[in-house]
Amino acid sequence: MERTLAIVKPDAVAKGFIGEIIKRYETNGLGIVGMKMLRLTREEAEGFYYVHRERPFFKSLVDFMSSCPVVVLALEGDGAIKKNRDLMGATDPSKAAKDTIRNLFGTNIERNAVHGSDSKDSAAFEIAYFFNRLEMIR
Ligand code: 3AN
Repeated sequence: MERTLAIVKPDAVAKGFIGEIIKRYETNGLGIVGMKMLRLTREEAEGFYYVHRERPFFKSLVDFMSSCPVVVLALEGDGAIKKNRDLMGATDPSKAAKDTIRNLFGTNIERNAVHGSDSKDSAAFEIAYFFNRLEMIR
């Protein structure tokens, strides 16, 4: 079993897609082991996206991620990291495969509905960023 971190981003929360998105995790072998709704501060969003701090879109991404509430999930399943990346689709919703979460619910390359860890190392960092041991069911 592997774990990964997913975030339903502000655009998808504002449009009322939380349930539709979580349903896709649950029906595709990704069990929820931790979940919370919160509004990130600028500092918290900057810390989460620290690896992107030199990218030209960093400030805009931080503004967006701290603009409205998000839903953060720790997901568990066989090959959870790749499975979630496959369910999400490509970064740009217009290039994401049909029926992927970003293709169905994303707006543009920045407001792309969901986040998903891209490696074992980032999953470990990202889960620990949001959840302590008592906040996960196992
Ligand atoms: P992914 O989320 O598909 O792993 P990353 O890690 O390259 O993509 O980018 C992190 C986040 O930064 C994306 N989810 C998206 O919100 C934003 N982003 C990526 N590329 C761009 C871009 N060219 N312009 C604006 N925002 C971007």
